Amino acid sequence: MTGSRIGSSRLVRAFVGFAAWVGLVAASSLATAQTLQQVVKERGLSQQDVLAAAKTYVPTGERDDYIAFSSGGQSGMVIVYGIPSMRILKYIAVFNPEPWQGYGFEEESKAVLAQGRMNGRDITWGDTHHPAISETNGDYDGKYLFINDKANPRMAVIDLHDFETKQIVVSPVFQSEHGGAFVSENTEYVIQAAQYAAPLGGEYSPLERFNEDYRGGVTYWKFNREKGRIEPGNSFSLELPPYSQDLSDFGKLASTGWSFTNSFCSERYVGGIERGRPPFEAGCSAKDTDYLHVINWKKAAQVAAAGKTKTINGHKVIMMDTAIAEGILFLIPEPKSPHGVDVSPDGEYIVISGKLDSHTYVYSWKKIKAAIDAKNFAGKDPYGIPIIDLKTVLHAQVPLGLGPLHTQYDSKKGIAYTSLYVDSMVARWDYINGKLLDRLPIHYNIGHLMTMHGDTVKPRGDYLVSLNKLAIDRFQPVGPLHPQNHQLIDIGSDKMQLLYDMPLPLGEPHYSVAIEAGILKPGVRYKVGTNTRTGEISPHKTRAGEERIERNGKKVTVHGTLIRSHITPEIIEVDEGDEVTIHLTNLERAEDQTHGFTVGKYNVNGSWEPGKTATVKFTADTPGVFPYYCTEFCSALHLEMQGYLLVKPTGYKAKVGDLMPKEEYTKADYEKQVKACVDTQAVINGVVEYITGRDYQAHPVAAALFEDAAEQLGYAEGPKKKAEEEAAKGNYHSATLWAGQWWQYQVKAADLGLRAKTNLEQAGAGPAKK
Ligand code: K7E
Ligand code: CUA
Repeated sequence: MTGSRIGSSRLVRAFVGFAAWVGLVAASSLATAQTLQQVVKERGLSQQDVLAAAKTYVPTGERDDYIAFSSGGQSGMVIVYGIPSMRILKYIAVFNPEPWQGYGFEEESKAVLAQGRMNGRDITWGDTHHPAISETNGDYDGKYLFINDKANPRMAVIDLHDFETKQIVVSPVFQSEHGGAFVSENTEYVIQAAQYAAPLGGEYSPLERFNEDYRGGVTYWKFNREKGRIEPGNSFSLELPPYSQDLSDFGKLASTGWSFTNSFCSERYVGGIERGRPPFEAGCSAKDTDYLHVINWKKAAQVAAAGKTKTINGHKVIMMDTAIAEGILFLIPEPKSPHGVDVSPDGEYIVISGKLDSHTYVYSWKKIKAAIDAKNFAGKDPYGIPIIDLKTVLHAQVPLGLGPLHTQYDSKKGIAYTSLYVDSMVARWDYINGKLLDRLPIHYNIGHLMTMHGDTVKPRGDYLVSLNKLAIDRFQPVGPLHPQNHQLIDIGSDKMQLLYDMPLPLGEPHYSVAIEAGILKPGVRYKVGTNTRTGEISPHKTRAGEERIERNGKKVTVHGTLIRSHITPEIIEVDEGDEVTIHLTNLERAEDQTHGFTVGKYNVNGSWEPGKTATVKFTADTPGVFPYYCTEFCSALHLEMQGYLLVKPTGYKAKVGDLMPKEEYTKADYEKQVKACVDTQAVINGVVEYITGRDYQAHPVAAALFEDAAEQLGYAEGPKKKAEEEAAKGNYHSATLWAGQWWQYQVKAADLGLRAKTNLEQAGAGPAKK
């Protein structure tokens, strides 16, 4: 099913619903029918508002058609939300520690953040700009997400199986970066272009040697799809002139094998207002044009593989002279201070807008290729790179409005959308025939814009999101720092319609990408014992019954488990100064049964999704009593999911005996508890009979719940046996407590079983197959 079909079927449903309401209103004066009218009147809504609401409303329990991944700007994160509801679904921590996900608190995730260290320094934030979804044959495949860090030139890999950051790679050559992440048609490479020129590799050189020593460049990170990781050793860069390389895009279909990177400040101007020089902004926009870099990356990869490179910080760099000699690097003038460079879905056209030029330029790939093949060049730049004559490759120059920036494509051939920063508008236009079709005001100062699969070979149309730089008066004021404003626009009909304003209170998003929700196939649980950051089974995987505390000198190692509603072990006793390592495994199989773990005052915290094993470490340098607990409200007895870390002061002498409960419970208490267990078991048996009497295997959700219930019930066996043994010895106090634990497992099993039963009832499940 295509996205537009999903989208339009939802619209059809919405309209049918709306028409039914209107029909009711017309047909009678039913109290319920009046309500819609009343609400519309009371709230002062226009018909247009009601239509917008109907187009964006996703009824409770239903899901969105598309999932958007937005950069989180200076938050260092990625924001995930649904379209058309614009409901936020997740923040993915990438370059920054984030306690809710345990990221940067658990040792396994600290190791990921540590990959992003620079010059021996922890960098605990990032300026994320451009997310890219992995592609197969030029369309999103929903497997991986890449995102760049502009401030600290790095690239991160997020696995969309669990929406977790798995890898961070540091640029070995650049001092800053902007034109990434963009992927090739089959995700062979992820591109990352430098921004502000500096000596490659990070050496010092005075600004007086800007033209000689300062350089830009573009890196092609090799992605290994099987491993789901970038391979720095197989990656390479291209040395480029100090032209402030900006955004990039890969060619596709017609232009496959090529990539495009534009630039600003090809003037190579160096400011220094305090030294009496005109500022950067004046000198960097003096010329009418800058340069588009056209790179034959397939050939560049061969050149790099052949070793025709210089090694800088252990990284292969194709120097400009080699690139020129090998015929893999060309320049074309482009409109002044451009920002986006966006290749059309068929790869035939390249659209570039200059922020300071009111025309958007459409380049013809055929013409570019012909000029390259015929060596039809207008000259060379100061570094000897051939310059293609703009006139010979320009397809159209279209005046769209002021401050054009980025372009995205529609499902309809030849239709594109370009953001107009200065005009605060979205322009819809025909790039093949060079015609402006429609303009829609937005609020305010649009940067990037995004259509569904809008940078792939197969854009889906349906919706456009305008990523605005300013919100100003759109929302209730929350202090001088305003939220961002993402505006949803319907592009499904001839006239664009603004549907919804979404405040985004996290960083300043730059680019976003949106994928059909159905393509994503995230998991709901891990194999028990998984180190989620490597995907491998942890050597510290711990099953029920294997929990232990071991001491080796000053090192105390705990192997523990988490399951509703207890942490095993429940008491950890160490000596002042001990180095404590706690490996925990969440034994749950049930969907959404995450547990947290924290030890107060020790900055220890983590998040354990079903099946995950992760580790926290600390030095017990403060003696005292430190309660630990689960931070997720995971069951009715969540508050009781607790324990104690006891840190004995050096030289402490015991004052009291051991931890023996008072004898309180009697034979009568025990029998009462056992009766509760027997009654509960009868309820469970009824539920089991209902479920197994139906074809529950045909209902995956019910089947998973039932399986989980059976597992929980299995855990009841141990305490039941202990209760009976204690009772046989006449230890009714202990027997009552164990019977209580037996009952806890039954209650959890019953809870899950009843959910499975309800699920089957709602699905109208038929009788079991014989
Ligand atoms: Cu803000 Cu693509 Cu970094 Cu444009 S970028 S607006
Ligand atoms: Cu586990 Cu609360």
